[in-house]
Amino acid sequence: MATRTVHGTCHHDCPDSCGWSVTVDDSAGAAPVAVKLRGNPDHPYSAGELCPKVNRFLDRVYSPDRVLHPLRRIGPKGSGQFEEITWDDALAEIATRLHAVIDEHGAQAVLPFSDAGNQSLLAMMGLSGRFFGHMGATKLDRNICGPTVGAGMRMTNGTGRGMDALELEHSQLILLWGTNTRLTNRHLWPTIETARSRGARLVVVDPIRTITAEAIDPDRGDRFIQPLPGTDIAMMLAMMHVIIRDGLTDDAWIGEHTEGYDELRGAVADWTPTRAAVVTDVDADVIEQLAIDYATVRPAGIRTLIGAEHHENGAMFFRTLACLPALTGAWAERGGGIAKSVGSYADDLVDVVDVVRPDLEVAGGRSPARTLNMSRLGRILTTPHAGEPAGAGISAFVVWNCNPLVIVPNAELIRAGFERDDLFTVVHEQFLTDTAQYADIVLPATTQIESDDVVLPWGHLWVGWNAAAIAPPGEACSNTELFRRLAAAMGYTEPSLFDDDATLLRDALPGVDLDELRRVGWIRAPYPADGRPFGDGRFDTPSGRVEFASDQLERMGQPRVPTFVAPREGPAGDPDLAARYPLQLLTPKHHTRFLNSGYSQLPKHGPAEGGPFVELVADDAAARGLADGALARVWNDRASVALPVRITDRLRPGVAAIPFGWWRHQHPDGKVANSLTNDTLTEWGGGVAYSDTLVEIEAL
Ligand SMILES: Nc1nc2c(c(=O)[nH]1)N[C@H]1C(S)=C(S)[C@@H](COP(=O)(O)OP(=O)(O)OC[C@H]3O[C@@H](n4cnc5c(=O)[nH]c(N)nc54)[C@H](O)[C@@H]3O)O[C@H]1N2
Ligand SMILES: Nc1nc2c(c(=O)[nH]1)N[C@H]1C(S)=C(S)[C@@H](COP(=O)(O)OP(=O)(O)OC[C@H]3O[C@@H](n4cnc5c(=O)[nH]c(N)nc54)[C@H](O)[C@@H]3O)O[C@H]1N2
Ligand code: SF4
Ligand SMILES: [Mo]
Repeated sequence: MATRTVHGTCHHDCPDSCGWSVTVDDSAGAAPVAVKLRGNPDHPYSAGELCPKVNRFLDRVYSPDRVLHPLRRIGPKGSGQFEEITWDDALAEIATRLHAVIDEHGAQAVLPFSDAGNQSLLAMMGLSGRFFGHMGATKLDRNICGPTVGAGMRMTNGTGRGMDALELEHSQLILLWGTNTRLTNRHLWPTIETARSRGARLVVVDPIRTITAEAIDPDRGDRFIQPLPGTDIAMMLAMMHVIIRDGLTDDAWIGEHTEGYDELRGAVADWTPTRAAVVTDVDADVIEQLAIDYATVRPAGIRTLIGAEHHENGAMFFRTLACLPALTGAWAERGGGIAKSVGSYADDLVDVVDVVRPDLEVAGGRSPARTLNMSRLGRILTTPHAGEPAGAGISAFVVWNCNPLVIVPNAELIRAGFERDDLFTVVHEQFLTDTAQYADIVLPATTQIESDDVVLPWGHLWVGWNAAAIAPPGEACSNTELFRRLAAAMGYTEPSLFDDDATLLRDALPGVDLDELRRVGWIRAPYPADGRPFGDGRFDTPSGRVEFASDQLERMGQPRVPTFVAPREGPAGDPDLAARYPLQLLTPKHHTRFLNSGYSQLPKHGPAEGGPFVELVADDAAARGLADGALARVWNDRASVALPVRITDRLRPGVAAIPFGWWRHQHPDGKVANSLTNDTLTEWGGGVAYSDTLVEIEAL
């Protein structure tokens, strides 16, 4: 066997962006075949390890269920009945239908829909923006994962930037706050263990006793704190109350680098730990001790990712969290501060304008495009032309890099939209996902080992090269190739709609030596050499200081100072609703073999994880006559979902959980976790409140 090794980078929406090596068999005569895919031991972050999702990536590439040819729907929408057609026929039909929609309703009746199913630079930001910008289509606010974290932090620090998480190695207290590191960010765990071996203590704050919380060791002074979902802000306010009351602030740092300290002090004066205990249901002495530890065990590093943004007060969570290190002067110390996504450091290397070319909207000569929020998809697709939100009226829907029926909240409303006869739907996919099953035309997409690309990570600083290892199987094409073909089919002639991948990469990464990147496999995004993102004490707010009080927020109609507001869909926010639906429902990432919605369909992934279930504690189950394993109905005003019961001690009383990522055929009644979830937007930042969902459960 004549083999060679090709190096690449994982494209999944995962903080780890691991480096991998593909062994390709080039035996004469046959098309090259990938025979092995393993972690690249030289990769500076992932160091040779992948994960239970991607260890079997070649099962995905060579799955018999892959979509390899264009398909046209021949049965009712959602029936999954398709016939194979040629690319030419598919493109001709798409162009005819899109032109008809544009002629009748205007280009704004076309909604492009995508997320980070492949978060590589070309696959996620390549020609799609140019193509739909040129058309004048509605723009999509891709706010489902991450932007709310940044929008919250920016109100305090003027930037979403924070520490590189690898700096936690230097911390003596590590707070994992609303992140499930061992599941969702597993390659960071060795850094946490290194810090622990140097004496660091660990605190995990999560409404679920996750596998990360299981790692705490109370004998070493570690702690697991389990607040009611959506209430952490009250705990942070009480921490600040204690820190100020006990004189544990760094007054010199506050004096030099912050604004609004007196207002903050006023705002937290009433937030005693006893008051916060009522809101969070965490003992007052636990909150008190957390505050004292946070201010005195130094350096104190907070690690957070995405989980906590999925509440109505998600932006305020991060705005408030960002006040803590400023109060204690933690940013001055290496290993002190907050580590979140570091994607914006890699952005320094990227000229996104050149990738997306917003000027082409003007070149297209069409009316200015409007923007609609992806979390509102159900409402958008069920709204007539000129209705709310913002005159939705969508007649054509083009999806790539995303599986909205499984991942967007309020999914039954989306299904109702998908069933519309007058909606023309195109889905570019690797598999016949729940979403693809509703398409009029399905187009075959490549996997990561089938095209060159560059991965801009958000969990570490190593920008990765991805080399194609094999040719696309069947008639699959990459996302950029899709948009070149669509542009030609539409009759567009603007030359930059047809830029090839090499040109796109060169223009997008003006400061990067691409030959060097290709040769080495990675380059590190610029980051302060002393490890301290705000070591100089300068911040990007209007005042140049940390803003404990914010004029910007006031102008946006939000409280100037950190404030706890209970989510409206919650026990405190709407007691009447909570009387009907007394359980708070979380729908988190749960399975080691799943990555969002992308793996449950594979035979070594879904079946190995068992199946979906609803978890609750024994008392809540007993009160409803629910036995472990029995089928139950979980419902609210949005939907009713049948699931087997799993009695657990990982949750608190009053909280239930359903793992997200399973498809409809894996659920007993074809409804999924997101059929139940809330599509209310966050107070600011455009995120969505999946985790402010109330339900009731009864035996079936
Ligand atoms: N209830 C609940 N819902 C959630 C979440 C939650 O915690 N709970 N998490 C939310 C979060 S944080 C996120 S990021 C989203 C993720 O939701 P999605 O973005 O939908 O994520 P994936 O399931 O990873 O990927 C979607 C699809 O992209 C396809 N794909 C992969 N590579 C390519 C490619 O190169 N080209 C094309 N055309 N397609 C490709 C895959 O086959 C897959 O079906 O889910 C959100 N939804
Ligand atoms: N195995 C696996 N890994 C993944 C993914 C996957 O699907 N599977 N998805 C990837 C993606 S797209 C992303 S964005 C990242 C996300 O990475 P994380 O942000 O770490 O993951 P989540 O599960 O979304 O949320 C983390 C935790 O937030 C908790 N949480 C919810 N509400 C609250 C609250 O009010 N307060 C506090 N303190 N905690 C709360 C949840 O219980 C959960 O345990 O993971 C990535 N990695
Ligand atoms: S999914 Fe995440 S952990 Fe797994 S290989 Fe990809 S980047 Fe690494
Ligand atoms: Mo995400």
